Amino acid sequence: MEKLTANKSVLSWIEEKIDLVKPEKVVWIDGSEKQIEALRAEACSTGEMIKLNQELLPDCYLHRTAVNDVARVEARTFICAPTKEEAGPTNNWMDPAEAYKMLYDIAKDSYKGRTMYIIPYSMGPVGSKFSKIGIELTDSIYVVLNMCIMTRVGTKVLEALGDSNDWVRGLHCKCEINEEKRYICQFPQDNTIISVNSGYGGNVLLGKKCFALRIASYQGKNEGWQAEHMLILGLQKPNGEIKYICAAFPSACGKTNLAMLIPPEGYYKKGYRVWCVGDDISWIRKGEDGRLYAINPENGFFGVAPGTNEKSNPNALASTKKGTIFTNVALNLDNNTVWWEGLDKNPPENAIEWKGSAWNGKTSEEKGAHPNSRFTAPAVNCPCISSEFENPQGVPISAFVFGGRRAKLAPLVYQSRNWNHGVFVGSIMASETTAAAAGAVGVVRRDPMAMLPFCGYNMADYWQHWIDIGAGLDPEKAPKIFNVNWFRKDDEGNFMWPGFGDNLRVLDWIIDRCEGKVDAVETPIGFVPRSEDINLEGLEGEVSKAQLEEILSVDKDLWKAEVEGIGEFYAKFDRLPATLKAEYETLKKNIEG
Ligand code: GTP
Ligand code: SPV
Ligand code: MN
Repeated sequence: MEKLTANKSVLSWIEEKIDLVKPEKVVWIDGSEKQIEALRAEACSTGEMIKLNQELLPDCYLHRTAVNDVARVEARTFICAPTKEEAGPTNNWMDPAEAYKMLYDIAKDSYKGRTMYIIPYSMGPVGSKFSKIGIELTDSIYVVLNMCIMTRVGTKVLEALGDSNDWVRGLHCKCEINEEKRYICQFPQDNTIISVNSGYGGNVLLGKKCFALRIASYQGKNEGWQAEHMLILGLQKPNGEIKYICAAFPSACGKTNLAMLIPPEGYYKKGYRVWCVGDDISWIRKGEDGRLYAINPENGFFGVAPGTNEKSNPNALASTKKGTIFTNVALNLDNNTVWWEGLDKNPPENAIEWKGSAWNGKTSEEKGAHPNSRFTAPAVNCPCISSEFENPQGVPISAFVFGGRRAKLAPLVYQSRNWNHGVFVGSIMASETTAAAAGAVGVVRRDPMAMLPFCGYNMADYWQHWIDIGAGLDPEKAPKIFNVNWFRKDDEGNFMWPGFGDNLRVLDWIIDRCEGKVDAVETPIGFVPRSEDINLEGLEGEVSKAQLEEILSVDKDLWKAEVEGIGEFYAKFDRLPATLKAEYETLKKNIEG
């Protein structure tokens, strides 16, 4: 097949990899509809994908991964920087030379009898100053088709690259999907990613977490910008003005839901709207006017399926109605559509569960869909996609919001006292773990800025980078920094806040704070709303004023224990910025004093 570029750095790297993995055939992905359609047909002919009901779900397909390969594998994810110190205490580290040797041994000859697909892709609108280019080599059609939804792919990307050497190398080899030999390795100094023995989402769609967060966070530190695990939404107020918010929550903690929320009826009638710019990743840099601007480097949503329904997230559901790939959900044999837990109250009786066995949703104890089953949907499908989605300049950010799952501790919302205190608030984030990563679920762990599994270098240096970014901003123009918690539970284990669309009530307070329109109560941890400033109209019978006061409260005893936990976590960092140490001492004094 004709090569799609004459770029020497691209061609020589691909030649080397062809020599290593020995494909039977090489296919360049040009991004054309015709090629995509042919690949879908081929994947269906081998059983790799299942074509769904084309009347109800046009251009939609189902894929099942191996049962041992259903989530990111953090324990097998490595930052291969020259020294362990550069990777820092929160990352797994491997010496680059040793890692290359080990990976090449695994990858050697692994494409024998298979096809190598060469995917040129752009993270960010092609040609935007924010954007970066990558090339992924893969032996999986599923990866190709997902990348064609999640990123901008094809000839136009290579045209934008020209003869530049500034692109991220990505090699993916499915091998035998052997979990003992599964490795996801980032080489930040070499702009290189190698992923072997997986076929699942974040492990293999190399543009996403591997590039747009791990490699890009390192690039951002060197080049003066930020790559964050943040959604971007535009909140439109009744006067038509739109304010943009970036929010970082750990995996499966509500980014996609918040990014697409539909305001509660009363708000909707007044003219409130939410516009989605991105649901997972933000690239952020200072604009000419001195404010911070963000783009979403992705082109689609790789969203959690379970719990997505007409009530919780109608925009996400609508996004999955065409051109979508479903992974590890149940197949309804009656009408050849898909089903997952929480879609509706009517599970199919005649179905196949995510592992591929016959399944009766009415009688079975087993789940039909894996808890981390996903949809890969084009962003353009989203009914509330922002008109700024393709804007190469990005959108100006008014607020950064951090948050996680904390059953008891964190109040519904609080605001930091200033930028550096906000960086501290992000750095002490903790959340109960979810099914998005392999391992135990529901255990509280520290997850600074929701970047624990995604920061491509020493987390302490990443915090310093946040502090430096703030120091370069006029405080008047800097985004204000908040923390939210939608997940407070009562003693019976019920959520105390309705969440989802009702989170708009909190976003509204956040924007009012940014505009200096509302007072707040100063507490030892920061500014908390006066209970009368969170509008409960329409929540009568659901959230009482007393309940709201409870979820806004700061329990000093719980925070005392938290301060200890933070101290233990911080002790891991030799390079902890002095600013954060000082913020920690202040919190300690505020809580204990
Ligand atoms: P990743 O794609 O893994 O980064 O996840 P995400 O942060 O985009 O999470 P997502 O929006 O997909 O939500 C994950 C789970 O959290 C779903 O099961 C939702 O039902 C649940 N969830 C989201 N928002 C809320 C909320 O406000 N309250 C409650 N109780 N649950 C929520
Ligand atoms: C996450 O886990 O944060 C995701 C899904 O967004 S994955 O692409 O698998 O990382
Ligand atoms: Mn994510």
